[in-house]
Amino acid sequence: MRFRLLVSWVVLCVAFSPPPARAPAAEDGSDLWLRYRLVGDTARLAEYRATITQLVVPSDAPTIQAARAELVAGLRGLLGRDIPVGGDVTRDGALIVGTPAGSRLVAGLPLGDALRDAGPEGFVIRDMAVRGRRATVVAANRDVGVLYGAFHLLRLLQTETPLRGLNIQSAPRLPLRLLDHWDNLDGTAERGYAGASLWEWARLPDSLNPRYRDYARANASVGINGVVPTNVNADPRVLTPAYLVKVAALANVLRPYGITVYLSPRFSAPIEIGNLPTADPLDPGVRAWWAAKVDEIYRAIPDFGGFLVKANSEGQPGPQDYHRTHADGANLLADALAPHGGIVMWRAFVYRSEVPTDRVMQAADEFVPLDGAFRKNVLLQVKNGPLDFQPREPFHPLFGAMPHTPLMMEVQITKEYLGQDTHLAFLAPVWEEVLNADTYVRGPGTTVGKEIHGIAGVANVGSDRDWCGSDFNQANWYAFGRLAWDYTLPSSAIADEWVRMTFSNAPRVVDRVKAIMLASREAVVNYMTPLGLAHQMARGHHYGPGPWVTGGRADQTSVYFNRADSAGLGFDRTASGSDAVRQYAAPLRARFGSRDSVPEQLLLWFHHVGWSERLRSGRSLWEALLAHYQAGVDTARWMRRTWDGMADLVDPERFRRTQAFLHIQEAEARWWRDASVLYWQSFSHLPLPPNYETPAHDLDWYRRLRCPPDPRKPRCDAVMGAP
Ligand code: BDP
Repeated sequence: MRFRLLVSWVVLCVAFSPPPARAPAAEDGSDLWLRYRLVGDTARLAEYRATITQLVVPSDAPTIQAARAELVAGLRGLLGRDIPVGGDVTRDGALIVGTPAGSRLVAGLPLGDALRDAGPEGFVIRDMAVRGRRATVVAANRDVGVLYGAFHLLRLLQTETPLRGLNIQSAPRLPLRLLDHWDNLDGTAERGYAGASLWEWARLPDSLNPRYRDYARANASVGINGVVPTNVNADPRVLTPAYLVKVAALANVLRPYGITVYLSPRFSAPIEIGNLPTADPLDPGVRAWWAAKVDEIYRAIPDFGGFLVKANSEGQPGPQDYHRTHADGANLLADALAPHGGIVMWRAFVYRSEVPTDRVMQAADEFVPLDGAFRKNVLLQVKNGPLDFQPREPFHPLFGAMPHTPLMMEVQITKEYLGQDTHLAFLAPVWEEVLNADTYVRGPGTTVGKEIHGIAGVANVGSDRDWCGSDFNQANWYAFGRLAWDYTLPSSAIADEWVRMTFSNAPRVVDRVKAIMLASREAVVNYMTPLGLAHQMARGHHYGPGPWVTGGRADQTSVYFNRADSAGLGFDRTASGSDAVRQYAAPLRARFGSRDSVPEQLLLWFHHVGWSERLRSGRSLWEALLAHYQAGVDTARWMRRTWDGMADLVDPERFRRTQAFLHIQEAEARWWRDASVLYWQSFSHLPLPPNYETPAHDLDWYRRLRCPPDPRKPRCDAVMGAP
């Protein structure tokens, strides 16, 4: 009896006790990094409340209104009180926001060179005296700069940065910062792992989902200034009048946030929707059709940005269907767009199985001879690496190789090859590595970042409540924008900001979550494709391991890229092999081409190495391989354990979601390790060391796994039961 009383007492206590004081409230992730929760540090909160007491926004332009709305909402949340808007600067604490053209008050401020140097999109933030009162000023030359400055100021508050003495001038290093959606008109998203497409084509233009505006806010908060809403594997219908009104409605929502809309046309559209007999770029009828089509687009969307084109790639139509060059194709569209100020982003992602050359060399071989042949308003859009968004690749040899053609870099924010929605992989280090890579084309220090005019990220945004399929995938959207604005930002600084804005400023959270994020990419490289291996994912969906994939189109198979045989592993791209090294500048050609100097992390990308050969580290290839796979598993396990220990630091909903995904990641890291190691062992015939974690199954078991045909997320659920 006494025992039962005790039990009921305990049950009552548990049922009615308030949640632990420190456990934050549940969150569904829909606010992204724009959560605007009350500043946690009380001293900092008091400082902010004293520093910002009034908001002075002397213009009604739509973009300035967007900035004002964001500041009002953001300050209300962060400071826990409403900040009055308007009025004269009569007391300390005015936050003055505007451009010299839109505000006499701002025009009269002594901002000098700082504002001029901020350029068309940059901004200045200053702690300064205005009319004898202490004020904070967010000023820019154009309204969009004010909006970016407003978001920057909010970021300072979100990250609990002191405002006293602020003197910031910031301007984007790259003029073009785009998200490319691979979304189809039927509502699916190619390589999308965050639900359906964000765009509700059937309901547009009459119904505008409120999420479009939140999407625009999120983009503007990191300075993304362009959007291609539809897939590069294009549907010509997006150019028809019925769709152009829908695109125009979207453009209207995005415009106040400084976002320009572009479209991805299908090269054969003149045939499919224009009823012409040909799409030959030199045919006068075709040229007239595009000119008229572009005029029509600009009538619907006066600030339309231009076209993104995938042509003669993976089955898409293009100029080569008519024995014309890529330049002929790009120039056709460029000529139609030029009178309106539009641009063409022509993709360099081309390879053909009929061409015997190494797949990773084909784009440079195809495009370098065309340098100088493109119109001025054409940019060549080049993937970060020469293969296809792998966990690690060397930088694409086209960077720096076409001095007369402006290049853009394309990266993939959606993690097609890095565990899609479930695996935690922070991608800033992938992009940082490429942007900082030295091309040597004009001597040392010619980094990829300096060689590009813009950057496009394949979006990871969909209809899921958390937008990106997982809480941590949001960090990649954020990081993309931040690096697009300033490609010199280190990954660790970006992670720091994001964690503070998305989770908490508490050091126990910031330090651990950052550590997980910064370790994650190398973990994925290690358990999926260590030492320069690439494209070892299963066929089609690219989710799990498939180093044995063969058959069909050779240059899309794993065996094409791993070249495993009884002698060793890796693709010989030296002069004795495919000679892909010849596409890099001389110092790199030598560095990559020699076993003595190739970075170990790219070893098997450039060299075929004997299983027992000694690497510079002193280990044999076999030993090094095993160690890398194990390190990947160990890191995934450490990430999961670290997170497990954070239950009282993160709100329960996001804690559990992430915890579940980290369990999946750890199990699948073992799946990757075991399947890969067993497959390599079938060539090397070398033993696993006695202390190595024994694979749960034999090779055949892994080879026989079949993923259910789920177009959204093919998964091998059987594996989850594996120890
Ligand atoms: C590959 C994707 C494929 C895309 C292609 C591209 O697997 O879905 O269509 O790239 O970039 O990564 O065009």
